[in-house]
Amino acid sequence: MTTEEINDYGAGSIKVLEGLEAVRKRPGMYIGDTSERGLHHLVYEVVDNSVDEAMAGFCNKIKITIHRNESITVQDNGRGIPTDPHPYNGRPTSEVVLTVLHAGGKFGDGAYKVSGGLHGVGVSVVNALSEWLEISIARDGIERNQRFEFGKPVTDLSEGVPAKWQGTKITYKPDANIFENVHHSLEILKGRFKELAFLNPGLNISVHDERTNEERNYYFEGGIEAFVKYIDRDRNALFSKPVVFSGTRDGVAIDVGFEYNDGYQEHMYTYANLIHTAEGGTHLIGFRTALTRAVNEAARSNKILRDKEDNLTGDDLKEGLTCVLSVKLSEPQFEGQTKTRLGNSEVRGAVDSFVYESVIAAFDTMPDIVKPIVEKAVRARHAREAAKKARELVRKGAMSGMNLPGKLADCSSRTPERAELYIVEGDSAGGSAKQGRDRTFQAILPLRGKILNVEKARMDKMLANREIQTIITALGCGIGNDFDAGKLRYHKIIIMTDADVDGAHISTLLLTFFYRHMPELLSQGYLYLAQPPLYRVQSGKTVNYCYTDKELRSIVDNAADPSKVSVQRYKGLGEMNPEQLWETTMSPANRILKKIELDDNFLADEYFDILLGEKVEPRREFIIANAHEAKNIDV
Ligand code: 28F
Repeated sequence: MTTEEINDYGAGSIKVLEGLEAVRKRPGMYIGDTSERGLHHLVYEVVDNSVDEAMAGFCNKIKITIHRNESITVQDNGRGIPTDPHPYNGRPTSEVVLTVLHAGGKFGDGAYKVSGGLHGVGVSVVNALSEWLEISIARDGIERNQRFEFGKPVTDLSEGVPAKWQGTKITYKPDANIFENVHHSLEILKGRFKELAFLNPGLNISVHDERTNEERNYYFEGGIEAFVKYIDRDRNALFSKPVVFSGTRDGVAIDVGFEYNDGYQEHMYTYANLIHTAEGGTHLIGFRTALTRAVNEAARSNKILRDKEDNLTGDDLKEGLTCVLSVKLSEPQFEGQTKTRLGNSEVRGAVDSFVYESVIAAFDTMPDIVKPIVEKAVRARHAREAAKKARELVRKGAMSGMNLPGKLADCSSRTPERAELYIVEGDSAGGSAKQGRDRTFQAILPLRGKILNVEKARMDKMLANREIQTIITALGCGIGNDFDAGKLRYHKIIIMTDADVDGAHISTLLLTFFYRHMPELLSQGYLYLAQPPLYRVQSGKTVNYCYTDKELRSIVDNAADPSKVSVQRYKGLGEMNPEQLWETTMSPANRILKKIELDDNFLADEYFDILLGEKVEPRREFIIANAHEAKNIDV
């Protein structure tokens, strides 16, 4: 930018230009990072503006299109961004919104923006990080357009023509020089749109992926009640329908839905201004306190809890609870490592008093639900006491050192950063792995018995399972509240199973166990799936291993004489001799490890729920689809 340009624009706009330059210079400061996450953040930023318009009551349709060139269109049927001259610099308000950093908050009326405390950086940031952006506004029967490049207007807002529609439409192309990769993931976007549709009953959000022609439409009249039912769709609820209530207390809008099911896990989804608060916060604390107090009171007045029995605790009430809690407030404070914990202290009391009163009222109108809740919580308390004893036994076992499980073939390295543990399905594969491994840093733990479905089992029962005990002892890091990553003996934990449906099932059970009881292994990136080859292909003296069907085809097709190629399909690890197993699956030089990463709680829970819920059919289909997916890994 030259001095002349600055002068041309006048003093007021110097700040404008600096603003968007700053965004291009340090995009991370505004959207977190320039990875896949940051790229999707742009979409959310634009969609959030439409959602705000919907929450203000003027829009009920949002349409998102992913184009083949990875540009994105978002269109809503709201009032259209105002286009009248803005007092800031006399330019159309829509242009100010797109070119002035934080124009949304600073220039609009403060109460307008409700969503996007985390996003909420304003659509000017999207503009700044786009090669080009085009906006169409159809307002008061007139449509106008304007185009921007790298955040700067390259046309004026057009004069306007009669409009056949109403609302705002923005199309932008993310700047490929800013983002590491400009490929949008429909899976990631769908998750967020579905969540937004649940949290905004009556809002229709559709997405069309022109790259694959896939279309999805999300619309839930029932809102949070539908959300709770959806989360529990494969579980058996103890109520005929979720308890739901909505209201405002001390300026905080509160929406809650919950029910109990016959499972043992808690499924808690909390939101502040539509942001998923994965780390919880003051709204969650307020909810738990209120629920605990209300249940204890109802339990005593209904004589379900006897006078000499202790009060139920918040932990006792977690088992089988499925809950969605959404709050909206004007100045949310987000704290914590991932800025997903609500910090506003005033929210705690507001949620507490509102939830307490509402739950007491719900118990009055639905007295039938009190007993099942209390009975379940009392059983949870007993199980928790039993689990504590079992955990102490496990801990004592681990403390006494030396007694590592007999089945473990440990490695000689005592450096966790270097040491690897292979958890192997079956004794015969375990035997090959023991012979084939590099014993200096690779330990082998063969599993034979049945692994418990921890999704369906209680902690005490789970800790009594031999295979689970063996794993806990081998890892050395304890479990649950006693978990200590510092004591972990291996920083690579590799699950190695056959590439078939049984293998996929076993690895899923193991992953679920780690996810539920040692989640740090996943967040730290210590957990991997081994990828054994599917085929051994020999032509003449050359041997190739193929990990995908595609690879197999290309090798066979490219062979000098395809008819002389011999293909062996591996049905299990056991069919490989120790040398082959080492060469294909264990040697750091050749092996493919799939790192298990969980960055989104919502999707993560979904994944395990599909796999381990009560209904068998969806699970079977998913495992098969998933086993297939594992074959199609990128090599
Ligand atoms: C594709 C993305 O951005 N939709 C939007 C509106 C409507 C209004 C508005 C937006 C005024 C000055 C803050 C209209 N009429 N979709 C969108 N629809 N912004 S963004 O106003 C913005 C405020 O700055 C709107 C009356 N009031 C508000």
